[in-house]
Amino acid sequence: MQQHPHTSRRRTGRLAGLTAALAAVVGLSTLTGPGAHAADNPYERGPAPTESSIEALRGPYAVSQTSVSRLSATGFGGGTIYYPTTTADGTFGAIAISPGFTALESSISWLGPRLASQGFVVFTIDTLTTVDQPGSRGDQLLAALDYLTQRSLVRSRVDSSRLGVMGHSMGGGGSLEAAKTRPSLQAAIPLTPWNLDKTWPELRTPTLIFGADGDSIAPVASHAEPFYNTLPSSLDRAYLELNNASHFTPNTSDTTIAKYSISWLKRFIDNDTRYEQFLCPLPRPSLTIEESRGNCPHTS
Ligand code: 9J3
Ligand code: ZN
Repeated sequence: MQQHPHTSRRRTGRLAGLTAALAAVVGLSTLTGPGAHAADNPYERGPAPTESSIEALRGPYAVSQTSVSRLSATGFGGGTIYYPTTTADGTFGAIAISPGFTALESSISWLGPRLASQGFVVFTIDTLTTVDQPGSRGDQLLAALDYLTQRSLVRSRVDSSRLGVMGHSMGGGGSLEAAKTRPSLQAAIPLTPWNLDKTWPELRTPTLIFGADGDSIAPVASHAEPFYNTLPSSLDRAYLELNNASHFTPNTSDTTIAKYSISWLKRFIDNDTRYEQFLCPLPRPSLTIEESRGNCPHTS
């Protein structure tokens, strides 16, 4: 797909000068418009979002991919890096995503192009063994991010200060572990997470947890809900319980997971407040959302 041209970030030179002059003349430091917005936030990427743009199967960026062999990886099992093809938009924030117990990268691979096409570098990984526990999966997510920013072919495209983690089930439990270990992470999104550790007061990373109402493997009452409830109340945090969903709902393309994940990653990895409208007020219960919890408005 062709990338949508930026109306804002390239409006430089004479037009930007004119805009600034106009702002000065009318005395409006808050004059908004495409140029003013981007200047306020150097991490903003892509056009202004709409409900349909965050629900789409693909976002505005054309996506390329490169595989990382298991043998070339240290501390994780290799994987696939999905990234915006363009080099005209500067660096991008990045995320690593872990599969769950007994599962392969293929079980979460739909998220690669779906999220990368919105303007992120996305590393879907295999774990060292398919039976690794959440603590190990957390370490592996961090090893994958280190590989991505330090050694990968696309390292120059990644902003190493704007990183996040996601994962399914024990990989979701691993994303909590990774955020606990590395508080500099900017976003965590556990998907129907599983962990024996039920308490996460140590986290400082904005965290969006997805539960599934019909999950009998990681029941929300003993996994996703206590994980959410024990995050600091001062943290930017949210809990979305998918309606009519199972433990394995995150393993196939899902628009509810995609739209709120994109919004959370944009809001907290890119500091892009254009996406706040999709997160606050919290989505109301619907055919797709059983229940939602969270702090609004966000504080970071
Ligand atoms: O990654 C997962 O699907 C965790 C759920 C599980 O099978 O736990 C049993 C030990
Ligand atoms: Zn704990």
